[in-house]
Amino acid sequence: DYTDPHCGGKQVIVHLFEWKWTDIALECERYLSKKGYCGVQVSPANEHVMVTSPPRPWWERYQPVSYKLHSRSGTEAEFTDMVSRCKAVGVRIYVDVIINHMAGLGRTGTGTGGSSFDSTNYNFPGVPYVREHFNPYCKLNNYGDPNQVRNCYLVDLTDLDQGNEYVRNSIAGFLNKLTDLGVAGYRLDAAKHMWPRDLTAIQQKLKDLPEGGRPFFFMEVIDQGGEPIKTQEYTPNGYVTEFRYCIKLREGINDFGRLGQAVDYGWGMTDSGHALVFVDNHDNQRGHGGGGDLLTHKNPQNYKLAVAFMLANDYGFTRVMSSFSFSNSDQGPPHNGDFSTMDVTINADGKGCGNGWVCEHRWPSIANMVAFRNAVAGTTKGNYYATNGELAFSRGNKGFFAMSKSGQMDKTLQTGLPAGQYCDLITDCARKITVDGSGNAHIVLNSNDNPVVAFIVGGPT
Ligand code: ARE
Ligand code: CA
Repeated sequence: DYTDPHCGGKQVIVHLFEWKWTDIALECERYLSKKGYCGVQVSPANEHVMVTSPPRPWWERYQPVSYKLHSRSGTEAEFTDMVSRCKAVGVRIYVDVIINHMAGLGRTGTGTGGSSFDSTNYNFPGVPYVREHFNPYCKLNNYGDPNQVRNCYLVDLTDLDQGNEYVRNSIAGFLNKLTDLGVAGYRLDAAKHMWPRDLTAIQQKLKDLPEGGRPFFFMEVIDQGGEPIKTQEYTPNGYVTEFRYCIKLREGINDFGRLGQAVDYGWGMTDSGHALVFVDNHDNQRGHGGGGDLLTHKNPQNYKLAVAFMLANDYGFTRVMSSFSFSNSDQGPPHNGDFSTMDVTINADGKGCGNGWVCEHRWPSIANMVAFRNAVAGTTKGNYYATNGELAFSRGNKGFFAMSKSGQMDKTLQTGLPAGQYCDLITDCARKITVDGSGNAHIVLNSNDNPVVAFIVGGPT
């Protein structure tokens, strides 16, 4: 079973896209542990190409050169330090691993860790891999053909043959090294481009975590309903990304009346126990990976509502995106003159970051919903109330959530909670809510900044 994230029952991970290992270690200690985040999806940790045209795009990290832990985010020593410091405060690291392919055809040179490589001749001495470890070249141009999707070259990336025993062992060796360092799980990049049976064979070669249990797996499989490859082919291997939820959430924020149907099993959506869910990811927020009409940090008001709803709802295992700001879709992370990644600075109020880092995971309507989701885990929705601009529901008898598109609400609603005084988690108690003897509460929202209210039994009072 590959579905346990190993974080003591916590429910939310954050993707700190392109952050340096030194900054992630600090963020675990000073913030994520205190807010109840389960863990961090980190950018690829292994050696990758350095693309010069366009200058050092974010996507160079998706072209591996070797499995040496030396990337744009830092050295092996820095990575190791991050993993153990985060783990020490109860925050786990999940590594984005690229095992479908190596660098793109035609690329040659030296990687971030100093290894030479020559994709034209299928030579990656840093692993080592040679020609026999790759599938013969064919172009992937028909997603309607599952054989092509698995065996041909995704955007000309040299496609490894995971049916080959040496390749399986090399990949397993890479993952086992990460496991030894204290990593709790993996995002499998381009999982759709690998056969489920090969992933199973690789998983069977993996060690248990040092503290016991199988590593957590979530696989990137883009299934928007229109192709033969379904997320369900991969659920025996762990969680699977559910991209349809991005679309449903965006539609639902336009009209809250539709959020009740945000989980659409008729459309083939993944069961809740295997769906890795998010409002946007590092690809679709910039038009890669299928793109689509989605909400991102560039539309902050609606974005806050979408992420807050996702965290309040009872579907899937949730991932919060934490971005850098960008104006073109190739642009890499904020960098210094030599292209080294800039430090993340934290704003004085703690609710955002500087140096070009957006830090959505610190926005109060997002960050403070983490405690809500953790507290109500295992319960279902009740007392559901929705108009096109207002929405509220309880989670079992443990918590109550409401949000308003305009930021304004003035309604008495049944909360399903025991009588008492409750604190709003979003505003750190600046708003208080009284539940009367029959479970009703007067819910008042009057702030565009915090268009959400959430409170829990046993929370701060
Ligand atoms: C770059 C250049 C290419 C060049 C290549 C090789 O852009 O022009 O040919 O390098 O030199 C990321 C970027 C790519 C980039 C790549 C390598 O997005 O632009 O290519 O890094 O540097 C499909 C896959 C899905 C994949 C998306 C992007 O199914 O797995 O494409 N997503 C992951 C990552 C990406 C990453 C890769 C995989 C590669 O999250 O960040 O690519 O490691 C439909 C289908 C989808 C398909 C989608 C887009 O929606 O259903 O399956 O997604 O179209 O084609
Ligand atoms: Ca493949």
